[in-house]
Amino acid sequence: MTSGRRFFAAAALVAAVVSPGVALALGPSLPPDASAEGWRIDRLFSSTHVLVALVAVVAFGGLALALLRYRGPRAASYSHGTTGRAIAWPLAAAAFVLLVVDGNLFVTSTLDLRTLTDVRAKAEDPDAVKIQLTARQWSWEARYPGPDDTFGTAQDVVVTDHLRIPVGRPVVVQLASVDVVHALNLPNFRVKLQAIPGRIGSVWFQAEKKGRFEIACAQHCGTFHYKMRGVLEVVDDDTFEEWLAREADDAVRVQQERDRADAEEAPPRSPWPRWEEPPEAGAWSWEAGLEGEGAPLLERSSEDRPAEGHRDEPGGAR
Ligand SMILES: [Cu+2]
Repeated sequence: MTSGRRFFAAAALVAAVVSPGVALALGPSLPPDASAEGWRIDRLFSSTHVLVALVAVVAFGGLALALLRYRGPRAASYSHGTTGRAIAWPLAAAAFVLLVVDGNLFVTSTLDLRTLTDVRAKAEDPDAVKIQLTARQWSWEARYPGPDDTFGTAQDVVVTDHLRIPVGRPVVVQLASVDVVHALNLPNFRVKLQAIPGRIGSVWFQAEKKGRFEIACAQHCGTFHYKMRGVLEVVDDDTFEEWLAREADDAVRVQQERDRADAEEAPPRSPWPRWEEPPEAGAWSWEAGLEGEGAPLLERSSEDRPAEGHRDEPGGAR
């Protein structure tokens, strides 16, 4: 056996045994799953891993076997691929990859997607926490409805880059971008969804473990893409409700203070009645005093309006 053949045989053996072994031992390189449905994604990764490792063992094992068996003067017999056997083997290998490896991916993911994309049913769950999430260069802004459970009121709670959710309750996220394409990535919850300007995306997940987890942007979105990170804090239900109520109270108070400041900043109301022509032509004065500040402006009835035409005759009609 020449040194070249020996090298290739060793390389094939390593590829056949060592690399699938290492890959299977390490498993998918994802952070620990903290969600209720993340196991579906992990199952897809693991089963694909095992099947692809099996293909690698067969392919590289066959290569190593051929190199070892036909070493020395014994020449390997070969055909031009025209015999039935020569056609059947590649067809069987292709069918295995297509039906078993790809088929498993297709069937499992199609069934899983029914659960993972059933956002509407989850949103109808009275326990669901709804969040409107806005991605922008380079932060995450989350809006929760307050205790009134209605978006767009003074009770809305808005936070940036630090979200809180309760453990054990479904969370339904609607996602939008106000500038470029971003992607919400919650690695511990196996959630990844693109935020596309002009569209609203939706996704749901449920935390099963308490703790602080990473929010990342999975789409290169500009200079400070790498800084577009946030914290997703999973807390128990009571802590979440207390936090939400406190934040909603703060939001209402801030809104009231803003309204008051706006009112104070507004120009003082004029004590004058609105501009009106004299009630009769040539009148020097008429009954209508200045009103106190804040009092309603003096309204004059249409009968009090001056006769038509006096403005057309300046200086006349006295
Ligand atoms: Cu981004």
